[in-house]
Amino acid sequence: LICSKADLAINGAVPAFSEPLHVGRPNIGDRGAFMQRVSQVLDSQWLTNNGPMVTEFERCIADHLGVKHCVAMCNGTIALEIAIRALRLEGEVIVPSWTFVATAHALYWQGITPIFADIDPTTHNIDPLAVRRMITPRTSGIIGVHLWGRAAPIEELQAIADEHGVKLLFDAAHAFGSTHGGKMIGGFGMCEVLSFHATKSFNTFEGGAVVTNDDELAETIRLMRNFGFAGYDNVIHPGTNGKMIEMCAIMGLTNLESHADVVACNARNHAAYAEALAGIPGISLLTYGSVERNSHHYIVVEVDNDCRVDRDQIVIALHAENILARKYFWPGTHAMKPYRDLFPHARLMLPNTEQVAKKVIVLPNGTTLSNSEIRTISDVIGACVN
Ligand code: T4K
Repeated sequence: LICSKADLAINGAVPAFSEPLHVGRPNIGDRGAFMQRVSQVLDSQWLTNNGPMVTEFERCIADHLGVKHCVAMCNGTIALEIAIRALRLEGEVIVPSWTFVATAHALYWQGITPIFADIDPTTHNIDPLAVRRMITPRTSGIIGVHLWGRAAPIEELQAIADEHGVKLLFDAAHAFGSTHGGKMIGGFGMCEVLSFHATKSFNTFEGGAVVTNDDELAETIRLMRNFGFAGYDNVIHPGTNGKMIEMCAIMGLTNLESHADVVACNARNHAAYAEALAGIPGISLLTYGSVERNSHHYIVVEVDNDCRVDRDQIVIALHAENILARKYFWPGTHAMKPYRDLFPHARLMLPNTEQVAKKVIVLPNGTTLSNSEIRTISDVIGACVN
């Protein structure tokens, strides 16, 4: 039992967990069903290059999200890069700094300058007013990120994009299965980009996709994903290799069958955290409300300014207990080396991002986490703070 500071591993006690407890533990669906599909793939001797499993996976995802097209990819970052290129973005593109580094990297990697806009400190999503301030004649697009699976301010961003004639797409890496206005994330903007990385609520080992209702854009993205091939020996577009392999598609098909159970389990875990963390002074848990769907995959805690200990001390204490909590997305993309050097003054323009970056801790979640583990994790935080 962890009741006081003396019970903490940082003070010499035995760690609460003998094995590490990870934030990004993959959810793995029905093993039997997966293994059966593995045999099918091996027997078919068709392993990649738009095989039948990838085709089926794309159809299932498009149906699930209610979009016309899903183009599956080897990962979310390549999917972002291809979407950005297919939309012919150039010059400057406005993005939040408060996101995984891939959002900005996908631009910078292609010679486009990511312009960082500040966030709303309550939702952690990009602030449309900040976006307006960042528009210049060089702006060609805006990438909204649905952080923690909560929809970015879609209508406000669309209005800005329309007003200025720039393109809007979404990084929906966190938002598989989320809704906005009751509509599944996937059909907003010109396209949306998903990640099916192992650490996401829904995974294909590694993987990603661009989803869109735009026929022409989908066709271009399909070509770009496979070197620009339109049939044997017929290259009609510049392209790269962004293909998803059959093994990844069958992981996706299998995991799709249990995703609703995963979400229900995550929601129960989130509620258990809310109960166990309630009353710990200076600690607040981000909530997702009951109106929109959210995978409840991210257990995001904020250590308030008036808390007796700071965020980093709590993370050190958690790690000492073998609870490998994360400071996602510390220190903010703008403050990471490649971008710090590029924009030395960005810190001054992103006060909310700077504030949030100092407060956030992401805690373990997933189907293998038990209620008693949630209580122990919360007790460790309580003992640190009290
Ligand atoms: N946009 C956004 C908003 C994103 O969050 C991401 C990815 C992307 C774009 C790009 O999509 P991808 O190209 O990745 O498809 C992890 C993931 O690698 C990354 O996919 C994810 N976001 C990001 C939020 O988290 P790291 O550097 O934190 O990963 P790592 O190796 O530290 O693992 C995280 C935790 O998960 C660790 O505690 C270990 C645990 N883990 C990890 C793996 C891979 C497991 O328990 N099992 C595993 O198989 O980036």
